[in-house]
Amino acid sequence: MAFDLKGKRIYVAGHRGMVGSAIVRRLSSEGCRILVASRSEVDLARQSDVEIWMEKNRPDAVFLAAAKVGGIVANDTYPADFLYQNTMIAANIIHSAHEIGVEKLLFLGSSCIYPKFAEQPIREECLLTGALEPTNEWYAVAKIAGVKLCQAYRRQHGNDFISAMPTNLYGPGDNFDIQLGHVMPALIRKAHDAKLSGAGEMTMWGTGTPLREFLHVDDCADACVHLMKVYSDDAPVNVGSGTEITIFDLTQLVADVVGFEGGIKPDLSKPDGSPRKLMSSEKLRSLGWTQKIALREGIADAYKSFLRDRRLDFAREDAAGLHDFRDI
Ligand code: GFB
Repeated sequence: MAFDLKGKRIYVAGHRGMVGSAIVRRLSSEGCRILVASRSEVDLARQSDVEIWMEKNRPDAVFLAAAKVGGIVANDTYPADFLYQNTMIAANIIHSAHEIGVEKLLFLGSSCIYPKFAEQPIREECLLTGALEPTNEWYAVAKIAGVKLCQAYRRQHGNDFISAMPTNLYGPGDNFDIQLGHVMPALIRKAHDAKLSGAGEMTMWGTGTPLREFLHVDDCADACVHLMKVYSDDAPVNVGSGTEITIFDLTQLVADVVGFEGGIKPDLSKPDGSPRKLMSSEKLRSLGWTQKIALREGIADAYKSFLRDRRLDFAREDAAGLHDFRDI
């Protein structure tokens, strides 16, 4: 039976992140009351903070989009942060949701929960059938714990907790930090900077041969809301676009959208990570969902949001007297 969001109190955990903010945008047309908690109000890694907030606000449903995320180098450099924070956030929110009788919860995982050499396209049944990709196994273990918590509370207590596994996401609100961000925002920023400085080339990490699947975050948010309404089972559901691209071709595409006409220089000191990570989203499609945003159009939208955020940053810095000219 469909879960109706209308009139419900819906908590979006992680509302300031790229995925959480997209879910908030998407929910605005659902006639529900959206609940959010600021970081100063609730540290989601602290059990007592979460318990007190949940008890006081008593949401009917929860989108668990809060997480510490980052690109391949961030994952590899801060294993303790990625494992500890993501495990605590998942355990605290899922347990509290059970305690206060939340009707439905959707946990967001990641495609990196699947084995490094999983058969492609990767089906949901592949979970825990092989070793993980070492660069992000810490994050993956925490996300697997989240999936298992949803399954365990469903099995032991009958809670309607489900989980969705998005592929590599991008879009407005992404982290455009070159060192810590994922490939898409990093390439957008590098192409933009290279265009502005008139550089002859931009850097691409690794060999450029790995294949990745990308989905715009607004499509992901739409899929999550759809699953919240129609899905109720213990198996996770993959959320992907079904198409993949090599990192080299992606770099060229980003350069083209941004308008950088120079060359691409591989930095072989950086890891490639998984050779391929295409998920099967057959199950999601059989539940009646399809994506709307094509890759090129999505990259243009992400670039637009990057420029908008930069203008805001520069306006703030201008106001503080830090710039003599605008260079974005
Ligand atoms: O997006 P990304 O950092 O993470 O990197 P993963 C994807 C691929 O892009 C890797 C290459 O092969 C990188 O070497 N790449 C090329 C770059 N240039 C760049 C660049 O400038 N920046 C970055 N970051 N990469 C992530 C996990 O794995 O997948 C997360 O780290 C999460 O935990 C996410 O699970 C879905 O796709 O390899």
